[in-house]
Amino acid sequence: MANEEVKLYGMTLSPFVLRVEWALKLKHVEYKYVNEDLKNKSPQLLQYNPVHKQVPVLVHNGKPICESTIILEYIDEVWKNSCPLLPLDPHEKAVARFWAKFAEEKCLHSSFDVMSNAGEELKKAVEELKKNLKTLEGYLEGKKFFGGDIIGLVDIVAGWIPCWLPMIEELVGVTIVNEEHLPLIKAWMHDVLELDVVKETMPPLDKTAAHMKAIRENVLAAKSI
Ligand SMILES: N[C@@H](CCC(=O)N[C@@H](CS)C(=O)NCC(=O)O)C(=O)O
Repeated sequence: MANEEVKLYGMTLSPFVLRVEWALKLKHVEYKYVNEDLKNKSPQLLQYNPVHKQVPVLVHNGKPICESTIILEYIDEVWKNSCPLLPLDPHEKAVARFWAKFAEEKCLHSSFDVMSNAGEELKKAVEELKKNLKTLEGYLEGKKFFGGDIIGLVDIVAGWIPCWLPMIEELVGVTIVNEEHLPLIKAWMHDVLELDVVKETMPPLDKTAAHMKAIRENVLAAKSI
């Protein structure tokens, strides 16, 4: 499309921002990345996302769109011609949306519980996350990616699993994904990490691990007050 202006307000270590970058790159959309300091948010970010005041925000020809999963669907609708993120068939599309929501609300949220607990509570959170990943794994059966032969909405929404989960495992000292219990998820994680779009955008591992360690320490400290 001619005369497009696409800006992404983001932060390098955010898995939610990374999703949007993957979608834009898969669709070959040129965009300007505006890095936000989340401790000192810009007036533009507060203006564009006054409700949550969070990144990512996509600004397309001056109009803001907030919430990463909504942004992904917006990108898919506007830049229809290459690399569809959702199937065309209405039922398959509804099913993909269902699993994207499951990956977000069940798997990602239980990974936050793993990050923010210790002792018995950590054990429970790990079991809950394993159970949710096992359920998600059912949607991978017979496919390389959740989207089929190429990545789609569910792969992108669940993209924190290959990129962030190994760091969470190391941080809390527990293995969550292994070949015995989650063989399809394990193989999928490997395949996602091999994608060019993922390699190109992967944030520095040492900074990400330090960021996650700081988040965990803050949450645990706040709980013990
Ligand atoms: N549900 C939101 C989550 C976005 C989010 O949590 N962004 C974080 C960065 S990872 C943020 O902007 N945090 C700043 C804040 O909450 O003040 C989405 O999917 O876009």
